[in-house]
Amino acid sequence: MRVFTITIASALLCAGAAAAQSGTSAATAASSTPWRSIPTLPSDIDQGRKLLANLEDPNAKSAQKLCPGYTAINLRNCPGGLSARLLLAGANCDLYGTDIDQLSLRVLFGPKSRLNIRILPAEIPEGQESWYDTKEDYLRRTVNGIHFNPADSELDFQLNSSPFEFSVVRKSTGDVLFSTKGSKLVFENQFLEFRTELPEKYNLYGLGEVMHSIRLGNNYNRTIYSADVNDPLDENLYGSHPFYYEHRYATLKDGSKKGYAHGVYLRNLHGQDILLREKSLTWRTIGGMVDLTFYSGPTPADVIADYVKTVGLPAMQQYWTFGFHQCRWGYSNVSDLKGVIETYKSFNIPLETIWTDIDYMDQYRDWTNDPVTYDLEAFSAFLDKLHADGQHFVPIVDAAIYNPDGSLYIGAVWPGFTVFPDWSAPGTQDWWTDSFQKWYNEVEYDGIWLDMNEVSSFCVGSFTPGADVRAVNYPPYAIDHVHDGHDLAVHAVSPNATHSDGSLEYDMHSLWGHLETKATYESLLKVFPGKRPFIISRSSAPGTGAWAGHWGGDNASKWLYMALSIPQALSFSMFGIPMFGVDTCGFNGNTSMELCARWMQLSAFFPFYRNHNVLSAISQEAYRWAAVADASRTAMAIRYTLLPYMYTLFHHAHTTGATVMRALSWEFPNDESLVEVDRQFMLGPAIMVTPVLDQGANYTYATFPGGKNEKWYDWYTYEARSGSNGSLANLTAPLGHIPVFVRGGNILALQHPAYTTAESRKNPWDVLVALDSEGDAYGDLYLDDGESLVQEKTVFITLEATNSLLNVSRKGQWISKETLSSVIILGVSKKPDQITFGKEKLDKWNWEEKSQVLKMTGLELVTKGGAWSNGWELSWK
Ligand code: MIG
Repeated sequence: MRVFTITIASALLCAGAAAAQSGTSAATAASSTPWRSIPTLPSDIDQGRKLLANLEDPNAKSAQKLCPGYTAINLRNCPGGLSARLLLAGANCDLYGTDIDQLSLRVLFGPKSRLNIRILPAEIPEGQESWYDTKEDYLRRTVNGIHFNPADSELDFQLNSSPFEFSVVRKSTGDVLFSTKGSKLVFENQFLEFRTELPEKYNLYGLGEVMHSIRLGNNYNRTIYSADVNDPLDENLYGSHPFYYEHRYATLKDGSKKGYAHGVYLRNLHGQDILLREKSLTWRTIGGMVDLTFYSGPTPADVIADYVKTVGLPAMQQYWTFGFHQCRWGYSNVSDLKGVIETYKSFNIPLETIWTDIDYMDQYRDWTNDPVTYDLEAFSAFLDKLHADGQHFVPIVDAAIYNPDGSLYIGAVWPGFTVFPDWSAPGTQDWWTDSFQKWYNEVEYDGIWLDMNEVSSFCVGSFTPGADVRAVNYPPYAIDHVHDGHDLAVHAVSPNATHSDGSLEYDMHSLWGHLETKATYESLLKVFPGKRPFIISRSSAPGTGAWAGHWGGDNASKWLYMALSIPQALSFSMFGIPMFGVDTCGFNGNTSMELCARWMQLSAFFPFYRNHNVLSAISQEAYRWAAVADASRTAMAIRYTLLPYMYTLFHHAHTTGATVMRALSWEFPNDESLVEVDRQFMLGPAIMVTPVLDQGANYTYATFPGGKNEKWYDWYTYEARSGSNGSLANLTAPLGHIPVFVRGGNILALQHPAYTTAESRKNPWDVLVALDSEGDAYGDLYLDDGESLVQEKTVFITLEATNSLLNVSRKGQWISKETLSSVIILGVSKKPDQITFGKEKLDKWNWEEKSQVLKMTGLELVTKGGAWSNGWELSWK
C-alpha cells in the first residue's frame, strides 16, 4: 500500500543520501559484530545554510522602532467579551514579512479564571487559513463559546485605542498581569511581535521544552521549535510548549507574604523566540496569529490545572506502566533480552518491562523484525513467557517510513530513503492503524515508543519555491534555532513540504509528533480495544499528554543532567504531561557506578521510570554494580509501596489537571524562598524527595518548607522535624540512601511491594497516617481494574484523621480483596488507653514515647473481606 502522502514542491531532495543508502543495507545485513552497525550518511548531507539568527545579529532591525503599530476602531461589546478592528497606524514596514493592514480583535471571557485574546487578519485569503490559525483538531481552543458575563471574571481587559495597547489585570488586587503599554503590535505574514512589561525580578516558569533550572532568568532567550537534538542546555528541543506562569508575592498588612500566580498560553506553534529581559517579555513568532489565553490562578496549582484542562487532561495510564522499565540501544538479539530479564530476576531487582530500540528491526524499518536476530518464532515464544511472568514489552517506532523505490523520497533516517506520514491526508490514519494491527499479530507489544518525531530527517532538502509567496525555508526573521546555521531545514523535513490539505510544513512543523501521537493513540485503541493506550513520545505539543507520556530525550551520563531531570519533569507537569521520566543513569557517554546508583534512586520517584542508554556506551542495567543493585532494590521497594498513591495521583491528574510531580513552590505558594528550588520536589501532596545530586557527596542540603508548625516525617525512621523557614538543613545520605519525607497532614494507603506490579496489587495494605501539628490528616485512594479505558466499577476511598479517630469511607463498586496489615500513626503525643477498630478492641499495638509512633498490627483479622470492602473507623483515645 502506498501511503507516502506528503507531496513536495520540488522533486529533488537530499541527493547525497542515495550514495549513503546503497552502502547502508549491505553493511547492516553483513554485520556480525555484537552491535549492529549503523548506517552512516555523509557528514555534509545535513548541512544547511549558515544564517545569522536575529538574536545574534547586532545590526538586526528593530520592529519596535521601524513598524507603525495599530489603531483600534469599532470597539464593541459582544456576548462574552468584546471585539474591535485594528488598522495599521502608518506606512507598512514590511520588515520580516508583509504587514497586515487590518486585523480583527476578539476578546472572550469565561470561565471566570480565563480570558482569551485573539488577533488575526480581518480577512484571510482562501488557502491561507493554515498560515494563521491552527485547526481545532490539532490544537484545542481554550474558549468554549459559552457566553460568560465579563463582569464575573477575575480578570479585566483594558484597551487603549491609539496607539493600540492592551492590558490584563487581576481584578481583586489591581495587579497588571500583562501589558503591551509602550510597545507596538507587529503583525506580518511571517512575523509577529508583542511585548509585555514585567515586574522587576519576575519569577517566570515554563516555555519549553528546554534544559534549564525551573525558574527562567531575567535576561534570557527562549526559542521554541521542535528539534531532534541531544539535550543541549538552553536551546530548543523536541517539544513545543508556549506556556508560562508567573509567580508574584504581595506583602500583606501583617508583613506576611501572599503568592499570586497567573498563566499565559500562546496558542501558536510557529517557530518563535521569546526574549526575557529585565522588565519585559517580547514574543516573536515567524507566523500564525495572536491567540493568548490568561489564567488567573491564583496559585500555581490553579493555573496549571486550568491550563491543562484547556489543552487536554492527561491520559490515565495502565497500572503496570508505573513499574520499572529497562531499555538500551544495542540489545542485539532475543537472547540479549532474555539475559537481561533473567539477570534482573536473579538479582531480585523488580523488572516490569523490557524495551527494544531500533536493533530489533529489519534494516531499521518500522513494523518489521530482523529475520535472524529477532526471528519471529523465537520472539513470539519469548513474549509468551514474558507475559506469563506478568512482564511487558515496548518497542520503538520511528517517524520515518522506508520508501523502497525512492520515488517519493524526501528524507533520510535510519532506514535510508524515507517518507513521512502526512496526518492531514485522508488515508493516513487507516494505514497507520492497519500497520500496527498487522504487526501486533506477529509481535505482541504492550505499548509504543515514538522516536524521531520532531520530525527528524538526516538531510537537508534542496528545494524550489512553490506557489506560496512566503519565504518558508529561509524566512526573513531567523529564529535562534539550535541546528547548524539556524537553518529550519537542517535535520528535519523541509519547511516547504506540502501536506495533502495544502498546508505547508512551515506552519505545521512542531505539530508533527503531536499528531503522530494522536494517530498512534487511535491505532492502539483498535489494537487493544477498551484498554488505555501506553505511548511515550519524544516530540510533544500542548495537549499531547491526553494521549501519551514523554521521556527527556538524549541526556548525558553526567551529574548535571541528573540534577536537571527534576526541572525537566516539573516543566512537563506544567505542560500536562505527567507521565515523564528521563534516561536513568544517562544516555550519551558512559555512566559510573556512583552516578547510576544515585540516579536509579532519584528516578524511582518519577512517574515514568526507565533506564536507557546509547549503543556505544557501557551497559548500565541496575545489576551491573553491587551498589547500584542495592540502591535500586531499596528505592524500588519504596516506589512499589507507593504505587497505589502514584496511581491515585494520576487519577486526579486525569480528572482535574492536578500535577503528580510538584515543585515545592506549588505546594507552598506563599513562601518566596522557594522560587528557585528544583533540587528537591514533591510527589503529590504527601511525599518530598531530597536527593543527592553531587558526585562524592554523602549528604545533601534541603529546605523544609513551612514554619515551626509544619511537620515532616522521615520515611525511614519516622522521626519528625518542623519547617525550616527558608534555611537549609544538612541531611546525611550515603550512597544507597535517598532522603524522603512525608508531610504531616497526609495519609498514605500503602501496599506491600513485590517483583511485578501485578503481584504488588495482590499484597496486603498498610496505612500510614502522618498527623499535622493539630493532629489531623487526610488521604485518598483510587482503585479500578488498572487497564480499561472506561471502567465499569471503580472505588474512591477517603481517609480522614482528626481527634484521635481515623475514618475510612468508600464510594463506588470496585472490590479489592487484599487485607489490611498494619496502621501506623505518626505524631501521637500521648499513649492511648484503648484502641478500637469499629467495635472491636485491638490488643496488638505499640506506642513509643520517643518517636511518638503508634503502630497497630494484625489487622488482617478484622479486615478479612478486604481492607477497603467497607468503611471503617479506628480510634486511639
Ligand atoms: O538517532 O533509536 O532519543 O532514545 O536510543 C538516534 C536510537 C535515534 C534517539 C532516541 C534514543 C534512541 C535512539 N534514537
